[in-house]
Amino acid sequence: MKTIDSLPKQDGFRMPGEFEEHRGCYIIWPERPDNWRLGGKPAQTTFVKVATAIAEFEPVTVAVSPGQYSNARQMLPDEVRVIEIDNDDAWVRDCGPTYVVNDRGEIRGVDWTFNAWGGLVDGLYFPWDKDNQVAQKICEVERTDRYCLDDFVLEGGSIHVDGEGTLVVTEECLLSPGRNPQLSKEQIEKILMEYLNVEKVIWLKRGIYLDETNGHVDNIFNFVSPGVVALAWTDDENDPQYEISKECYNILAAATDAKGRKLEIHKLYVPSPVLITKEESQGVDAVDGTLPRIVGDRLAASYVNYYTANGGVIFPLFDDPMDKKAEETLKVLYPDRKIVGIPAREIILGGGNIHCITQQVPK
Ligand code: KQY
Repeated sequence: MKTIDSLPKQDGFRMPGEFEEHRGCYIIWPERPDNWRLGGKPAQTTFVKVATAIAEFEPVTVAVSPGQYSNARQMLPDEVRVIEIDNDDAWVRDCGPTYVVNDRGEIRGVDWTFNAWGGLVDGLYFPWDKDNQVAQKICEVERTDRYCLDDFVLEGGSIHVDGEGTLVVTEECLLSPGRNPQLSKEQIEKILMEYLNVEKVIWLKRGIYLDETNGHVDNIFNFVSPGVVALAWTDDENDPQYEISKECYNILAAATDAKGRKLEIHKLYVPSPVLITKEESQGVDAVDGTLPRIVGDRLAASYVNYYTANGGVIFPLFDDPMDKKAEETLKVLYPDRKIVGIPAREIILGGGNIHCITQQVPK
């Protein structure tokens, strides 16, 4: 497995849209007790449901730490491959490789630097060295060469592309002081254009209210297909989410994509606020340096944080009346895919959702 010195754009590689065909999907097994309540047991049950649901559509690999191999192997169905990759937590969207493809069907990984969403400035745990090796290890398993950026911090959840030259990101995240403070917005844009092979970057201002990743785009926005997008939305003007979603809407409505198209924007309504209960808060170990889970805290719950699989869409359920509406909206947006909802409270309690715990490998 080679590390390549050139740039994906000059080599003719581009990041495909998630809606394009996949070779498979990776997930990392949750276990750290200062993020997942009760030593990760309830989250593990939910991750099994997500892995099983995706495995209906494409091959799934679950990466586990050595100490969890037997437990994960026993809990997961046979069709899910379980391999050992040591890790610091379970967010493969962010620490895994971003794959790029060329017209000959070859794929290569892009291995960004991972610093737990902000390093020593406002990162969510310390250390993160095992997570920072996950992308390279997945490239080894997949036998894919990789581009490696040792001095550029980025997470996969902070980028969405249409596969046709358009990238959407948030300023809140990409310009945050804990990532690449030495780079200007223009310099960041140039790096993204070269590594993802895009011509147009649409900058939203902020992500979902109180998102602990500094507003990852994947919790508020997704590409359904080129020119068609989903945006997390609320009509409640008293909810701080309203102003954020409205601002995103205005930016998207005024934008054109890399092909000069106006975007067709579909609203995906957020559930009513999801708050941490006393029992949930008490189940999480308090550790200095890890974001605490405090009773009453509002979680960044959004249906946009779904995974697009070959022939399926796996989306989070919050035991909320909006679950039904989200399913109906997704059915309209994806008439050719099966829409599968998974109760996801145990994932949002860890700070992200189904999209954040998955990483596709394109075909
Ligand atoms: O949302 C994500 N992409 C990751 C969330 C990380 C939360 C760590 N507690």
